[in-house]
Amino acid sequence: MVEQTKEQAVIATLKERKDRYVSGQELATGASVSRAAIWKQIESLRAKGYVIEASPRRGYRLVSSPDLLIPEELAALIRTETIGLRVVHRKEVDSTNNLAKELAEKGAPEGTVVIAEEQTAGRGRLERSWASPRGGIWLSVILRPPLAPLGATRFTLLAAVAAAKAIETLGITPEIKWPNDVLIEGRKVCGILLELSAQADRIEHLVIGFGINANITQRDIPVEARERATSLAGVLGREIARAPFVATLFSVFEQEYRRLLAGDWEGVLSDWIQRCNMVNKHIVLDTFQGVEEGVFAGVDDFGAIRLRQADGEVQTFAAGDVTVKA
Ligand code: BT5
Repeated sequence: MVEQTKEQAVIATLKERKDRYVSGQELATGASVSRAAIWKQIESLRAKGYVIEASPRRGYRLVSSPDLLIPEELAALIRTETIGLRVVHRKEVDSTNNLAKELAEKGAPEGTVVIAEEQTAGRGRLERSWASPRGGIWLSVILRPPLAPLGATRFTLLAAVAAAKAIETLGITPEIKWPNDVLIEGRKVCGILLELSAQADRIEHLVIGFGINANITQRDIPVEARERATSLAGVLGREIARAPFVATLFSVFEQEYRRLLAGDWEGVLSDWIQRCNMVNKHIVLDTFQGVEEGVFAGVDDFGAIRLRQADGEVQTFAAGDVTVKA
């Protein structure tokens, strides 16, 4: 559970008493600060976008909360032991993966998450650009698994399972496409960008970036990607509450991560296969060094894709873009 800051304690009490006034004294006691210091906390919360009414006799009343993925909004919802215990929030950043890598290099602990409302240079694989307007969920998680770098791709698959499971809690049935896409009705709703810092035999840290098209419209996505993209709000016909969704994502992600660390990669993979849209399908794989075709023949121990080719041979490929045929 997240240890609350004083501001978080104040906002938690105001939220509990939704629409009613809470005395300054009560807020002060709850947050373990002096009666005089409460004013400072209130001012700082207002600066973050909370609308709080103050009445000299009755105290304080929360009128509205900002739709931001700030720690004040997330703290009370988070049920994890590691993932998201520390959240670094920015209204705007070039790429949450860049900031997370910087923090990881400076020693940020496992589970630290960087979230931005907007990215000015969101990235996909191979330096492709990722549209990241306001309303989406753009976040990066720092992990420090005590593992060899060889199987790092497993974390992309693991992240896709977590994103799919979180999306399922909204009543939607997504599909996963190797290696890093979560789709709804064939259109991409979430992409994952895994970046690795390692020595020859040991991962130093992983940064796992999730780009989830939550409350955005197709018009927010550049024309060239628009037809192949979708959003949660577009599918549901209403906006989602992002903060509870992010808290759910942290929980399912932590569960999958624990499973992997406990040696149950098979379990993670089986959840992945259940949601995979390639089973028994003929696929075309652009390996970035050439195009290969064949029937999907699963994923190996390291997360690489296996293709049964026309001559019956099964070949394994570590990277690429998949197009699913019939
Ligand atoms: C990905 O790459 O799918 C990885 C996306 C990861 C984004 C997250 S956001 C938080 C973190 N910080 C970052 O800077 N990145 C991560 P890839 O499979 O290479 O797909 C990229 C392609 O998807 C682009 O070339 C476009 O065609 C398409 N695309 C761009 N923006 C999109 C969007 N918002 N929704 C769907 N498709 C998009």
